[in-house]
Amino acid sequence: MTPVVKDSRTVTVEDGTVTVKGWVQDIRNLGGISFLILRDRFGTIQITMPKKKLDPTLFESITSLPRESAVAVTGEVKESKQTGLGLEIIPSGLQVYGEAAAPLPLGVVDKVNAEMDTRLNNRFMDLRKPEVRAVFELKSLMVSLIGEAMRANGFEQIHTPKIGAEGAEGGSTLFKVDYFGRPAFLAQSPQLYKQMLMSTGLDRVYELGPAFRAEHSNTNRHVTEFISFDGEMSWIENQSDIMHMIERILNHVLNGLAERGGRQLSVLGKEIRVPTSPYPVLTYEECLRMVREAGLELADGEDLGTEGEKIIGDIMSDGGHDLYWITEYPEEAKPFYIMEKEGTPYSFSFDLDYKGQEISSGGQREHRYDVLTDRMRKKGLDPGDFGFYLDAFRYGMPPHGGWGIGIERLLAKVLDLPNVREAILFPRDPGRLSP
Ligand code: AMO
Repeated sequence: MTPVVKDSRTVTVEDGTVTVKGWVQDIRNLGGISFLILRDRFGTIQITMPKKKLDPTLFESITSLPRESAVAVTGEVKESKQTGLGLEIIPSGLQVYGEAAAPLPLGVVDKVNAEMDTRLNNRFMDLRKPEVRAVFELKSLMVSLIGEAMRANGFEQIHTPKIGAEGAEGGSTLFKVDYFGRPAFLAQSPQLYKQMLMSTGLDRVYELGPAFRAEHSNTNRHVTEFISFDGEMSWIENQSDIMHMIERILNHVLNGLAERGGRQLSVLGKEIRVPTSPYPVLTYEECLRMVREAGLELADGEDLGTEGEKIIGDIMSDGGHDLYWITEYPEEAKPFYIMEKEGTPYSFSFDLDYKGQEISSGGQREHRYDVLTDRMRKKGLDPGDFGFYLDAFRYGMPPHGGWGIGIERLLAKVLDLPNVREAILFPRDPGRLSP
Protein backbone atom coordinates (compact mmCIF):
# COMPACT_ATOMS: atom_id res chain seq x y z
CA MET A 1 0.00 0.00 0.00
CA THR A 2 1.23 3.50 -0.76
CA PRO A 3 1.14 6.27 1.82
CA VAL A 4 -2.25 7.96 1.87
CA VAL A 5 -1.22 11.53 2.50
CA LYS A 6 1.37 12.38 -0.11
CA ASP A 7 4.73 13.72 1.08
CA SER A 8 3.65 13.89 4.71
CA ARG A 9 6.38 12.77 7.03
CA THR A 10 3.83 11.84 9.66
CA VAL A 11 2.21 8.90 7.88
CA THR A 12 3.56 5.37 8.04
CA VAL A 13 1.93 2.41 6.38
CA GLU A 14 2.20 -1.29 7.24
CA ASP A 15 0.05 -4.18 6.04
CA GLY A 16 -2.86 -1.94 5.08
CA THR A 17 -2.78 -0.14 8.41
CA VAL A 18 -1.57 3.46 8.68
CA THR A 19 -0.29 5.55 11.52
CA VAL A 20 -0.91 9.29 11.29
CA LYS A 21 0.64 11.79 13.67
CA GLY A 22 -0.58 15.28 14.39
CA TRP A 23 -2.56 17.63 16.60
CA VAL A 24 -6.15 17.11 17.66
CA GLN A 25 -7.91 19.93 15.87
CA ASP A 26 -11.47 19.01 16.74
CA ILE A 27 -13.62 16.22 18.11
CA ARG A 28 -17.29 15.92 17.22
CA ASN A 29 -19.60 13.51 19.00
CA LEU A 30 -22.82 12.73 17.14
CA GLY A 31 -24.31 10.02 19.36
CA GLY A 32 -23.51 6.74 17.66
CA ILE A 33 -20.53 8.08 15.77
CA SER A 34 -17.67 10.43 16.64
CA PHE A 35 -15.03 12.15 14.54
CA LEU A 36 -11.54 13.35 15.30
CA ILE A 37 -9.99 15.87 12.93
CA LEU A 38 -6.24 15.41 13.09
CA ARG A 39 -3.94 18.09 11.65
CA ASP A 40 -0.31 18.08 10.57
CA ARG A 41 1.66 20.65 8.59
CA PHE A 42 0.11 19.50 5.32
CA GLY A 43 -3.57 19.46 6.25
CA THR A 44 -6.21 17.51 8.13
CA ILE A 45 -7.50 13.97 8.07
CA GLN A 46 -10.70 12.54 9.54
CA ILE A 47 -10.64 9.70 12.06
CA THR A 48 -14.09 8.13 12.10
CA MET A 49 -15.27 6.25 15.19
CA PRO A 50 -18.49 4.22 14.97
CA LYS A 51 -19.10 3.66 18.69
CA LYS A 52 -20.42 0.11 18.41
CA LYS A 53 -17.55 -1.13 16.26
CA LEU A 54 -14.73 0.30 18.37
CA ASP A 55 -13.10 -0.99 21.52
CA PRO A 56 -14.87 1.08 24.29
CA THR A 57 -11.59 2.05 26.01
CA LEU A 58 -10.11 3.27 22.72
CA PHE A 59 -13.32 5.15 21.89
CA GLU A 60 -13.27 6.81 25.30
CA SER A 61 -9.56 7.69 25.10
CA ILE A 62 -9.85 9.33 21.67
CA THR A 63 -13.10 11.20 22.26
CA SER A 64 -11.87 12.66 25.54
CA LEU A 65 -8.62 14.00 24.08
CA PRO A 66 -8.17 17.71 24.74
CA ARG A 67 -7.90 19.87 21.60
CA GLU A 68 -4.38 20.44 20.28
CA SER A 69 -2.89 17.37 21.99
CA ALA A 70 -0.06 15.77 19.99
CA VAL A 71 -0.98 12.18 19.16
CA ALA A 72 -0.55 9.22 16.80
CA VAL A 73 -3.56 7.29 15.59
CA THR A 74 -3.22 3.87 13.98
CA GLY A 75 -6.04 2.44 11.91
CA GLU A 76 -7.48 1.22 8.67
CA VAL A 77 -7.89 3.58 5.71
CA LYS A 78 -11.31 3.61 4.07
CA GLU A 79 -12.55 5.52 1.07
CA SER A 80 -15.06 8.18 1.98
CA LYS A 81 -17.14 10.52 -0.14
CA GLN A 82 -17.87 12.72 2.87
CA THR A 83 -14.34 13.98 3.52
CA GLY A 84 -12.24 16.45 1.59
CA LEU A 85 -9.36 13.99 1.28
CA GLY A 86 -11.68 11.28 -0.05
CA LEU A 87 -10.72 8.93 2.75
CA GLU A 88 -11.02 8.41 6.48
CA ILE A 89 -9.34 6.25 9.11
CA ILE A 90 -11.07 3.77 11.39
CA PRO A 91 -8.79 3.69 14.44
CA SER A 92 -7.38 0.63 16.16
CA GLY A 93 -4.75 2.32 18.35
CA LEU A 94 -3.80 5.63 19.96
CA GLN A 95 -0.58 7.00 21.33
CA VAL A 96 -0.61 10.29 23.21
CA TYR A 97 2.73 12.13 22.97
CA GLY A 98 1.70 15.39 24.59
CA GLU A 99 -1.67 16.11 26.11
CA ALA A 100 -2.71 19.76 25.72
CA ALA A 101 -3.68 21.73 28.82
CA ALA A 102 -7.03 23.51 28.80
CA PRO A 103 -8.11 26.17 28.17
CA LEU A 104 -5.91 26.92 25.17
CA PRO A 105 -4.17 30.32 25.27
CA LEU A 106 -5.33 30.91 21.72
CA GLY A 107 -7.76 29.11 19.42
CA VAL A 108 -6.26 27.56 16.30
CA VAL A 109 -9.44 27.36 14.22
CA ASP A 110 -11.39 30.21 15.79
CA LYS A 111 -13.22 32.41 13.35
CA VAL A 112 -12.56 35.53 15.43
CA ASN A 113 -9.03 36.87 15.04
CA ALA A 114 -7.16 37.30 18.31
CA GLU A 115 -5.31 40.55 19.09
CA MET A 116 -1.77 40.79 17.75
CA ASP A 117 -0.35 40.88 21.28
CA THR A 118 -2.18 37.71 22.32
CA ARG A 119 -0.97 36.01 19.18
CA LEU A 120 2.64 37.06 19.65
CA ASN A 121 2.59 36.13 23.34
CA ASN A 122 1.50 32.63 22.29
CA ARG A 123 3.37 32.42 19.00
CA PHE A 124 3.89 28.62 19.25
CA MET A 125 0.11 28.21 19.15
CA ASP A 126 -0.46 31.00 16.62
CA LEU A 127 1.92 29.20 14.24
CA ARG A 128 -0.27 26.11 14.26
CA LYS A 129 -2.64 28.08 12.01
CA PRO A 130 -1.82 27.17 8.40
CA GLU A 131 -2.16 30.77 7.22
CA VAL A 132 0.34 32.02 9.81
CA ARG A 133 2.80 29.21 9.08
CA ALA A 134 2.48 29.80 5.32
CA VAL A 135 4.11 33.24 5.74
CA PHE A 136 7.22 31.65 7.25
CA GLU A 137 7.35 28.87 4.69
CA LEU A 138 7.34 31.59 2.03
CA LYS A 139 10.01 33.51 3.96
CA SER A 140 12.19 30.40 3.95
CA LEU A 141 11.61 30.01 0.20
CA MET A 142 12.42 33.69 -0.30
CA VAL A 143 15.79 33.28 1.44
CA SER A 144 16.62 30.28 -0.81
CA LEU A 145 15.65 32.27 -3.89
CA ILE A 146 17.85 35.17 -2.81
CA GLY A 147 20.75 32.72 -2.40
CA GLU A 148 20.11 31.28 -5.88
CA ALA A 149 19.99 34.70 -7.52
CA MET A 150 23.11 35.90 -5.72
CA ARG A 151 25.15 32.83 -6.65
CA ALA A 152 23.97 33.08 -10.27
CA ASN A 153 25.28 36.66 -10.34
CA GLY A 154 28.65 35.85 -8.82
CA PHE A 155 28.10 37.04 -5.23
CA GLU A 156 29.76 35.33 -2.24
CA GLN A 157 27.78 35.00 0.97
CA ILE A 158 29.51 36.67 3.91
CA HIS A 159 29.01 36.97 7.66
CA THR A 160 30.11 40.12 9.44
CA PRO A 161 30.28 40.88 13.20
CA LYS A 162 27.14 41.84 15.03
CA ILE A 163 28.99 43.44 17.93
CA GLY A 164 31.32 46.31 17.15
CA ALA A 165 32.89 49.53 18.26
CA GLU A 166 31.12 51.81 15.76
CA GLY A 167 27.81 52.10 13.95
CA ALA A 168 27.33 53.37 10.42
CA GLU A 169 23.71 54.46 10.45
CA GLY A 170 23.64 57.28 13.01
CA GLY A 171 24.04 57.40 16.77
CA SER A 172 20.39 57.67 17.71
CA THR A 173 19.51 54.06 16.84
CA LEU A 174 22.51 52.32 18.42
CA PHE A 175 21.99 49.65 21.05
CA LYS A 176 24.79 49.88 23.58
CA VAL A 177 26.21 46.71 25.11
CA ASP A 178 28.79 46.18 27.81
CA TYR A 179 31.69 44.34 26.16
CA PHE A 180 33.81 43.20 29.10
CA GLY A 181 33.73 46.71 30.51
CA ARG A 182 34.22 48.43 27.13
CA PRO A 183 31.36 50.18 25.35
CA ALA A 184 30.23 48.38 22.22
CA PHE A 185 27.21 48.40 19.93
CA LEU A 186 24.93 45.94 18.18
CA ALA A 187 25.32 46.18 14.41
CA GLN A 188 22.76 48.43 12.72
CA SER A 189 23.89 47.07 9.34
CA PRO A 190 26.97 45.35 7.84
CA GLN A 191 27.76 48.62 6.05
CA LEU A 192 31.35 49.23 7.17
CA TYR A 193 32.44 45.61 6.73
CA LYS A 194 30.82 44.97 3.36
CA GLN A 195 32.52 48.11 2.04
CA MET A 196 35.91 47.11 3.47
CA LEU A 197 35.62 43.84 1.53
CA MET A 198 35.40 45.82 -1.71
CA SER A 199 39.13 46.45 -1.38
CA THR A 200 39.96 42.72 -1.20
CA GLY A 201 38.95 41.07 -4.46
CA LEU A 202 35.75 39.69 -2.98
CA ASP A 203 34.13 41.87 -5.62
CA ARG A 204 30.53 40.92 -4.99
CA VAL A 205 29.28 39.99 -1.54
CA TYR A 206 25.95 39.56 0.14
CA GLU A 207 24.80 38.96 3.67
CA LEU A 208 21.52 37.87 5.22
CA GLY A 209 21.78 38.64 8.89
CA PRO A 210 20.22 40.41 11.83
CA ALA A 211 20.35 44.20 12.05
CA PHE A 212 19.55 46.04 15.26
CA ARG A 213 18.01 49.49 15.53
CA ALA A 214 17.15 51.19 18.82
CA GLU A 215 14.16 52.75 17.14
CA HIS A 216 11.76 53.94 19.80
CA SER A 217 8.78 54.02 17.48
CA ASN A 218 5.74 51.82 17.49
CA THR A 219 4.73 51.64 13.86
CA ASN A 220 3.63 48.76 11.66
CA ARG A 221 6.94 48.88 9.77
CA HIS A 222 9.60 49.40 12.42
CA VAL A 223 11.06 46.74 14.66
CA THR A 224 14.26 46.80 16.67
CA GLU A 225 15.66 43.63 15.09
CA PHE A 226 15.17 42.66 11.46
CA ILE A 227 16.92 40.57 8.83
CA SER A 228 18.86 42.72 6.44
CA PHE A 229 19.69 41.45 2.95
CA ASP A 230 22.77 43.43 2.02
CA GLY A 231 24.67 43.43 -1.22
CA GLU A 232 27.84 45.25 -2.23
CA MET A 233 29.63 45.21 -5.57
CA SER A 234 32.83 46.83 -6.80
CA TRP A 235 34.19 48.11 -10.14
CA ILE A 236 30.80 49.71 -10.89
CA GLU A 237 30.43 52.50 -13.44
CA ASN A 238 27.55 54.20 -11.66
CA GLN A 239 24.57 53.47 -9.42
CA SER A 240 22.51 52.13 -12.34
CA ASP A 241 24.70 49.00 -12.21
CA ILE A 242 23.40 48.37 -8.69
CA MET A 243 19.79 49.16 -9.53
CA HIS A 244 19.85 46.73 -12.47
CA MET A 245 21.29 44.04 -10.24
CA ILE A 246 18.58 44.53 -7.61
CA GLU A 247 15.88 44.29 -10.28
CA ARG A 248 17.37 41.06 -11.59
CA ILE A 249 17.45 39.59 -8.09
CA LEU A 250 13.98 40.74 -7.05
CA ASN A 251 12.42 39.51 -10.28
CA HIS A 252 13.95 36.07 -9.65
CA VAL A 253 12.65 36.10 -6.07
CA LEU A 254 9.12 37.21 -6.96
CA ASN A 255 8.88 34.81 -9.91
CA GLY A 256 10.16 31.98 -7.73
CA LEU A 257 7.66 32.72 -4.97
CA ALA A 258 4.82 32.73 -7.51
CA GLU A 259 6.00 29.48 -9.13
CA ARG A 260 7.14 27.47 -6.12
CA GLY A 261 5.04 28.96 -3.33
CA GLY A 262 1.69 28.06 -4.89
CA ARG A 263 0.41 25.96 -1.98
CA GLN A 264 1.19 28.62 0.64
CA LEU A 265 -0.11 31.44 -1.54
CA SER A 266 -3.41 29.64 -1.97
CA VAL A 267 -3.65 29.09 1.81
CA LEU A 268 -3.23 32.85 2.14
CA GLY A 269 -5.53 33.62 -0.81
CA LYS A 270 -2.80 35.75 -2.41
CA GLU A 271 -1.39 36.19 -5.86
CA ILE A 272 1.97 37.74 -6.64
CA ARG A 273 2.20 40.42 -9.28
CA VAL A 274 5.63 39.94 -10.85
CA PRO A 275 7.06 43.31 -11.97
CA THR A 276 8.61 43.96 -15.34
CA SER A 277 12.00 45.62 -15.64
CA PRO A 278 13.05 48.36 -15.75
CA TYR A 279 11.15 49.69 -12.74
CA PRO A 280 10.14 53.35 -13.10
CA VAL A 281 12.59 55.90 -11.70
CA LEU A 282 11.42 59.04 -9.92
CA THR A 283 13.74 61.66 -8.52
CA TYR A 284 13.32 62.97 -5.02
CA GLU A 285 12.38 66.39 -6.44
CA GLU A 286 9.67 64.83 -8.60
CA CYS A 287 8.31 63.02 -5.56
CA LEU A 288 8.32 66.21 -3.57
CA ARG A 289 6.26 67.85 -6.30
CA MET A 290 3.79 64.95 -6.45
CA VAL A 291 3.35 64.96 -2.69
CA ARG A 292 2.84 68.73 -2.55
CA GLU A 293 0.30 68.57 -5.38
CA ALA A 294 -1.60 66.03 -3.27
CA GLY A 295 -1.78 68.64 -0.50
CA LEU A 296 0.99 67.48 1.86
CA GLU A 297 3.22 70.33 3.00
CA LEU A 298 6.86 69.24 2.95
CA ALA A 299 9.89 71.51 3.23
CA ASP A 300 12.73 71.29 0.69
CA GLY A 301 14.96 68.36 1.61
CA GLU A 302 12.49 66.94 4.09
CA ASP A 303 11.99 63.18 4.38
CA LEU A 304 8.96 62.07 2.34
CA GLY A 305 7.74 60.25 5.45
CA THR A 306 5.10 57.53 5.75
CA GLU A 307 2.38 59.77 4.37
CA GLY A 308 4.42 61.07 1.43
CA GLU A 309 5.54 57.56 0.50
CA LYS A 310 1.93 56.41 0.57
CA ILE A 311 0.77 59.22 -1.73
CA ILE A 312 3.46 58.27 -4.25
CA GLY A 313 2.62 54.58 -3.83
CA ASP A 314 -1.02 55.25 -4.69
CA ILE A 315 -0.11 57.28 -7.78
CA MET A 316 2.33 54.60 -8.98
CA SER A 317 -0.15 51.83 -8.28
CA ASP A 318 -2.74 53.61 -10.45
CA GLY A 319 -0.15 53.44 -13.22
CA GLY A 320 0.29 49.68 -12.61
CA HIS A 321 3.64 49.91 -10.80
CA ASP A 322 4.19 48.22 -7.46
CA LEU A 323 7.96 48.75 -7.42
CA TYR A 324 9.74 51.99 -8.32
CA TRP A 325 12.95 53.84 -7.55
CA ILE A 326 13.36 57.18 -5.87
CA THR A 327 16.78 58.62 -6.73
CA GLU A 328 18.83 61.76 -6.19
CA TYR A 329 18.11 62.37 -2.55
CA PRO A 330 19.70 65.47 -1.07
CA GLU A 331 23.17 64.48 0.13
CA GLU A 332 22.35 66.03 3.50
CA ALA A 333 19.69 63.38 4.09
CA LYS A 334 22.08 60.51 3.32
CA PRO A 335 24.81 58.87 5.43
CA PHE A 336 28.51 59.77 5.16
CA TYR A 337 29.35 56.74 3.01
CA ILE A 338 27.09 57.85 0.11
CA MET A 339 28.75 59.71 -2.79
CA GLU A 340 27.74 63.32 -3.36
CA LYS A 341 26.73 64.46 -6.83
CA GLU A 342 29.40 67.10 -7.22
CA GLY A 343 28.24 70.65 -7.81
CA THR A 344 24.68 69.82 -6.75
CA PRO A 345 22.94 69.37 -3.39
CA TYR A 346 22.11 65.76 -4.37
CA SER A 347 23.67 62.33 -3.93
CA PHE A 348 24.18 59.12 -5.88
CA SER A 349 21.63 57.24 -3.83
CA PHE A 350 18.31 55.51 -4.20
CA ASP A 351 15.44 54.07 -2.29
CA LEU A 352 13.35 51.26 -3.66
CA ASP A 353 9.71 51.60 -2.71
CA TYR A 354 7.14 48.84 -2.92
CA LYS A 355 3.43 49.68 -2.77
CA GLY A 356 4.06 52.94 -0.96
CA GLN A 357 6.77 51.85 1.46
CA GLU A 358 10.56 51.94 1.41
CA ILE A 359 11.93 48.42 1.34
CA SER A 360 15.51 49.20 0.37
CA SER A 361 18.05 51.95 0.24
CA GLY A 362 21.49 52.07 -1.27
CA GLY A 363 23.72 53.88 -3.68
CA GLN A 364 27.20 54.50 -4.91
CA ARG A 365 29.75 54.87 -2.11
CA GLU A 366 32.39 57.52 -1.70
CA HIS A 367 35.57 55.49 -2.37
CA ARG A 368 38.04 58.42 -2.38
CA TYR A 369 39.71 58.55 1.02
CA ASP A 370 40.05 62.33 1.26
CA VAL A 371 36.53 63.04 0.09
CA LEU A 372 35.18 60.36 2.45
CA THR A 373 36.94 61.78 5.51
CA ASP A 374 35.76 65.29 4.60
CA ARG A 375 32.23 63.98 4.34
CA MET A 376 32.53 62.33 7.76
CA ARG A 377 33.62 65.60 9.33
CA LYS A 378 30.77 67.40 7.61
CA LYS A 379 28.41 64.92 9.28
CA GLY A 380 29.94 65.58 12.71
CA LEU A 381 31.85 62.30 12.82
CA ASP A 382 35.49 61.90 13.82
CA PRO A 383 37.39 59.91 11.17
CA GLY A 384 39.71 58.83 14.00
CA ASP A 385 36.89 56.65 15.34
CA PHE A 386 36.65 54.79 12.02
CA GLY A 387 40.33 53.96 11.48
CA PHE A 388 39.75 50.26 10.87
CA TYR A 389 37.27 51.12 8.09
CA LEU A 390 39.18 53.99 6.56
CA ASP A 391 42.41 51.98 6.26
CA ALA A 392 40.71 49.87 3.59
CA PHE A 393 40.32 53.07 1.54
CA ARG A 394 43.98 54.06 1.71
CA TYR A 395 45.50 51.27 -0.37
CA GLY A 396 43.47 51.06 -3.57
CA MET A 397 39.70 51.07 -3.15
CA PRO A 398 37.71 50.53 -6.35
CA PRO A 399 34.45 52.37 -7.05
CA HIS A 400 31.63 50.42 -5.47
CA GLY A 401 28.06 50.50 -4.24
CA GLY A 402 25.34 48.38 -2.74
CA TRP A 403 22.07 48.12 -0.95
CA GLY A 404 20.21 46.93 2.12
CA ILE A 405 16.75 45.35 1.94
CA GLY A 406 14.70 44.59 5.04
CA ILE A 407 13.42 41.15 4.12
CA GLU A 408 10.43 41.34 6.45
CA ARG A 409 9.31 44.60 4.89
CA LEU A 410 9.74 43.02 1.47
CA LEU A 411 7.72 39.94 2.42
CA ALA A 412 5.02 42.02 4.14
CA LYS A 413 4.58 44.00 0.93
CA VAL A 414 4.62 40.91 -1.31
CA LEU A 415 1.84 39.37 0.76
CA ASP A 416 0.04 42.63 1.66
CA LEU A 417 0.49 41.91 5.38
CA PRO A 418 -0.69 44.85 7.48
CA ASN A 419 2.27 44.76 9.87
CA VAL A 420 5.96 43.85 9.46
CA ARG A 421 5.63 41.80 12.68
CA GLU A 422 3.47 39.32 10.76
CA ALA A 423 6.64 38.35 8.89
CA ILE A 424 8.81 37.88 12.00
CA LEU A 425 8.53 34.76 14.16
CA PHE A 426 9.41 36.48 17.43
CA PRO A 427 9.41 40.24 16.79
CA ARG A 428 11.32 42.72 18.90
CA ASP A 429 10.02 46.24 19.41
CA PRO A 430 10.24 48.78 22.24
CA GLY A 431 7.56 46.93 24.19
CA ARG A 432 8.49 43.35 23.36
CA LEU A 433 11.57 41.46 24.52
CA SER A 434 10.06 37.99 24.82
CA PRO A 435 9.08 35.44 23.71
P1 AMO B 1 18.59 51.69 5.81
O1 AMO B 1 18.88 52.22 7.15
O2 AMO B 1 17.71 52.49 4.91
O3 AMO B 1 19.94 51.48 4.98
O4 AMO B 1 18.01 50.23 5.94
C1 AMO B 1 17.84 49.39 4.80
C2 AMO B 1 16.50 48.71 4.85
O5 AMO B 1 16.36 47.98 6.05
C3 AMO B 1 15.00 47.97 6.46
N1 AMO B 1 14.87 48.56 7.79
C4 AMO B 1 14.00 48.14 8.73
N2 AMO B 1 13.08 47.17 8.74
C5 AMO B 1 12.34 47.00 9.86
N3 AMO B 1 12.47 47.74 10.98
C6 AMO B 1 13.38 48.75 11.02
N4 AMO B 1 13.52 49.47 12.14
C7 AMO B 1 14.19 48.98 9.87
N5 AMO B 1 15.16 49.86 9.57
C8 AMO B 1 15.56 49.60 8.31
C9 AMO B 1 14.23 48.76 5.42
C10 AMO B 1 15.30 49.64 4.84
O6 AMO B 1 14.98 50.06 3.53
N6 AMO B 1 23.41 50.50 5.13
C11 AMO B 1 22.22 50.96 4.46
C12 AMO B 1 21.95 50.19 3.19
C13 AMO B 1 22.99 50.39 2.13
O7 AMO B 1 23.20 51.55 1.71
O8 AMO B 1 23.60 49.41 1.71
C14 AMO B 1 21.05 50.85 5.43
O9 AMO B 1 21.10 50.17 6.43
O10 AMO B 1 13.73 47.85 4.47
